[in-house]
Amino acid sequence: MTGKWSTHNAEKTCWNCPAAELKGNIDFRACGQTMQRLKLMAEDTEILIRCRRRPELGYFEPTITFKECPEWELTEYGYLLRDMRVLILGIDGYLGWTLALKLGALGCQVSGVDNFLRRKMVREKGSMSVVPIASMKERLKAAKEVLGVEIKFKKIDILDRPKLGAFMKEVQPEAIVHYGEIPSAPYSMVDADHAIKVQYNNVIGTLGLLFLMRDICPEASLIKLGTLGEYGAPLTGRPLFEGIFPADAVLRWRGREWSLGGELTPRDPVSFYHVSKVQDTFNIYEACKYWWLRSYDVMQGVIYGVHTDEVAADPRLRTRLDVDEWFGTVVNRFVCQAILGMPLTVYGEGEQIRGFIALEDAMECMVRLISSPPEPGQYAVVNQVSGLYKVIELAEIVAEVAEEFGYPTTIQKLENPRVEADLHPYEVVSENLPLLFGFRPKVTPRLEITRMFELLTQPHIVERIKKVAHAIMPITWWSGEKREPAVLDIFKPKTRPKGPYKPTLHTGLKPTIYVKAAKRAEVKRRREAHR
Ligand code: USQ
Repeated sequence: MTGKWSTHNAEKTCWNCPAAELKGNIDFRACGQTMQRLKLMAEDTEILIRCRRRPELGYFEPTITFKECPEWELTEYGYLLRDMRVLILGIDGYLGWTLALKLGALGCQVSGVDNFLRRKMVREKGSMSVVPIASMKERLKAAKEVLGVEIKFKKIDILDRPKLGAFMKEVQPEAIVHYGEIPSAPYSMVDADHAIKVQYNNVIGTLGLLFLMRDICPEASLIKLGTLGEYGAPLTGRPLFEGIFPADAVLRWRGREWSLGGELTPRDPVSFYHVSKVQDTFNIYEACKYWWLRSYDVMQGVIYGVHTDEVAADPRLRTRLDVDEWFGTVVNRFVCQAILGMPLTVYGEGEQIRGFIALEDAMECMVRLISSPPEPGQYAVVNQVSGLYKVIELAEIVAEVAEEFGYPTTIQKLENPRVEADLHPYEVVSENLPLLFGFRPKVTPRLEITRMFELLTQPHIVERIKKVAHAIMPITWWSGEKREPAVLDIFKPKTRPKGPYKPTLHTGLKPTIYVKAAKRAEVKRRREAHR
């Protein structure tokens, strides 16, 4: 760290830079060399590059570091390519819009596409975003007026490859963030039509994108949103590594032993939606292998919250927040349930452990990944979480904060409409973001839940929450049934014993540095607020 700014990517070189045209006297994409051999060849000056941004340099060895290159500027998230061209697929969504504003505020040239499918699917449920959101036209206008950010937008369905390809040629992205997928497990379990729609949209959309990247912008990095749910929750409690086994992992069988290092780890998805993400993983992995594309596959935990500085800058810049049974994630749902005076809907025992991350932290991770691209051919995975929690623990935090806001809250255990373990061990490795990208969480669940109550208890939003109350109770069962689950128990928070399992999160850092970073940030923020 230099001062308060992170320099995690200072030593990366032209190898990682999307402006580098790796030409020289060898078509490295077709030569089947390992990256290590290529680098050795580069040291023997056999591989040369040309910089699209600095053509005056002619051909040179790809050894200039980000720190040395005037095109890379130091920001609080590391070195960032000046005016970096970032294309966001799914820019109208919860994450896409939030990231667009953040990147724009950092000086990136942001472009985006969306077909407004999410708005339509939430309407199909008879629901709407409880935080009012503006039309895309108004959003773009407000981004310019309030933040001085100009975003190039086109309405495109990513399944329409000719249109998407034409737009990619026009904007020449240096990084592509792929949020253009249907993100809901329950939606994919409604019936055959919904399952097929999810898998078609997600898998075929991503596969088509990979071909377009090969042909149009092979040097751009693909930051693809996967999901921690790809791994499932193995009952043996074995650790969930970051997509690929570490070098010292071994398979032992009948007295013999093999290294597993470098192989993809097992997947055990928990819905047809999660299966679509697994299929994406394989397709992207192969494309990196065949065509030397470069990608970070982001295994993101369950996201929650409403805040980043940019979306909070103006009501027209707010991002959506869904709480219906299909598209609402658990914490977002709990907060609105508390505001409605409805007991919080914990499925089964509520002992399901998941990785969670607040919106603001998730956006910071994405900026760090975009700013530090992989090498050509590199497929890497990051497990993106800032903490592991039981669903019941989060219900209790929501109930506690609700109480402070004057909403006394109870919890209900419902029959679980999903097929998932609701009492299990859980051990997650999330070392790449902290160790390689300098990420430290800044937001605790308590802080973000407090921010949610501050926003969502505004009278006009409470009215909207009331209007969507009918869409909150789950009726989509993994079995295919359609009915409300029976209530198994209703109780006051902290009056039921907890199950035996405690989650383990490996960050490669001491807990005092990682877990407490967010707590320290919260205390600092409170102190500043009192000044
Ligand atoms: N749950 C409840 N009560 C509710 C809603 C959910 O107990 O009212 C439980 C679920 O049974 C599940 C957990 O909370 O065990 C998380 O459910 P969720 O609906 O918040 O999230 P999930 O279906 O897992 O999917 C969400 C996003 C998805 C993303 C995933 C990350 O919708 O796009 O991929 O989180 S992860 O869970 O790590 O796979």
